Amino acid sequence: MSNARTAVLVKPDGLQRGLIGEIIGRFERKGLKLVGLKMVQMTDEMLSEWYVEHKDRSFFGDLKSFMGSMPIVAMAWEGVDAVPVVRKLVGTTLGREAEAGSIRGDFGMSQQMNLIHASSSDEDAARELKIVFKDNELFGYQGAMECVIYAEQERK
Ligand code: FUP
Repeated sequence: MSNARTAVLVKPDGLQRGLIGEIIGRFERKGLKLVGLKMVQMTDEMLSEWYVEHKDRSFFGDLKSFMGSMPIVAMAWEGVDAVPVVRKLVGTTLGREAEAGSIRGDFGMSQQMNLIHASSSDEDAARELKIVFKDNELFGYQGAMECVIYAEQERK
């Protein structure tokens, strides 16, 4: 077990549909700790770096123009095994097949407009957090409820 950070973006469709509070609430209730939060309109350069693994795919241009079309909400969440925990809460990519109970499964129908992005590995999380957050925009602090969210040996 390790304490880790992961990057989350609420995409333009999530913003337009008024799901920011719902999404933040789900991560808070799970026991994750919010360590970064900002609204940002991503540039083509930022998006090319963000989605570098998809640069040769046919949907790359459409995805970037959708993601850059309006502001998004970027967050950094921290917790033990934060990357897989958040991926599970987010659900699989295609909204209409995503598991009921997950964010995409409960609110989405689309593949491109799937409401939210979550890092897929610790390496991706570190790379993605650097694209949207400066060092002084990410915070470390003691969570008052951590003693009831984790057993002591899990927090080490
Ligand atoms: P995920 O990790 O679940 O966000 O999904 P992927 O990394 O597979 O895809 C990245 C983004 O590209 C997703 F938001 C969905 C989008 N996408 C398309 O728009 N069309 C495709 O054919 C595949 C992915």
